[in-house]
Amino acid sequence: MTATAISPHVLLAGAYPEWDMAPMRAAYTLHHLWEAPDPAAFVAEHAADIRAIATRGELGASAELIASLPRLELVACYGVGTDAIDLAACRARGIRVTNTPDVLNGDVADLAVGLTLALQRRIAASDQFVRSGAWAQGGVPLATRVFGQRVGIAGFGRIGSTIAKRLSGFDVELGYFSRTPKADSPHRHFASLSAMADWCDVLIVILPGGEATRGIVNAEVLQALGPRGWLVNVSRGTTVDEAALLQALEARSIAGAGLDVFLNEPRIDPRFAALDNVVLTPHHGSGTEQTRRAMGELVRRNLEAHFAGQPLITPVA
Ligand code: 8YV
Repeated sequence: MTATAISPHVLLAGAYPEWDMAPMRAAYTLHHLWEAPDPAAFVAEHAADIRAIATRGELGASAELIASLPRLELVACYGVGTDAIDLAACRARGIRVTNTPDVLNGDVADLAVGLTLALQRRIAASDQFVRSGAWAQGGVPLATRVFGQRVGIAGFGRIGSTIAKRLSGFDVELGYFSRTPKADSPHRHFASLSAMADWCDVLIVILPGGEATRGIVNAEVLQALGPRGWLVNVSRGTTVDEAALLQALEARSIAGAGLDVFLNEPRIDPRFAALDNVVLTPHHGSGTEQTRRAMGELVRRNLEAHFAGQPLITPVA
């Protein structure tokens, strides 16, 4: 099928991999927002035609963008997190929203475990040590034992419980922080994040982003984690008070951090790069080919269902 004059017009907020772009081009008239030198003028020029936005987790869809599209019916997100989409603005106009849950649980959980191991076993630093030839001059500093520790997971939804499942093989003691205890979980529940930070050796954050969790990992939580405690964040940069985190890392009032998410991605605070007690990855929790293919497919199936007048596959409530 090729895009014809009557194929629905879709505003694409950012690029998708080519394996998604080809079928998207075949089914829709696409408008590439990220390539427009003047995005507002570009949107105004096509506003009368655009019926859907296809976006990505970190790009979302602002209230301003939504307001400028009078015929908008659907926002389809490539990603599970919808914190960058103005859901209230969508609700107010009956605009439907979809995301890509579940298909990425395993990958994000794997990265959370990988960051924990890399951080405590100093894998990235050791790689650098071997490559640089420093090995010939002496030994590398000793690392921290992973098994036998207490790991606290902040956020115990689909990804949080997958992280717990993965870590169960590592002989660690697990706890989790969530509003309500999960009846089917054998792990220790904490209703206070500070109390869990005080209890655990490693605090893994996988809370949803948005106003309700902004800066929830604050100076008090970091202080409770303490100089022998480690932070791993695979959620959103917004869940951590980044100024407090940088201060704690520089002062070594926490042991270190494994971070996949930051404020102001991709232009993150340069102070992170100067630290030797961090492992940094570029918001890549879902970044495997298999999962990204599944996410793209889910975006397309939702668009297809919407334009065929069928129930959405993964609607956001
Ligand atoms: C992606 C994400 O990194 O699922 C999410 O919420 O943040 C991610 O999986 C992003 O949407 C890909 O651009």
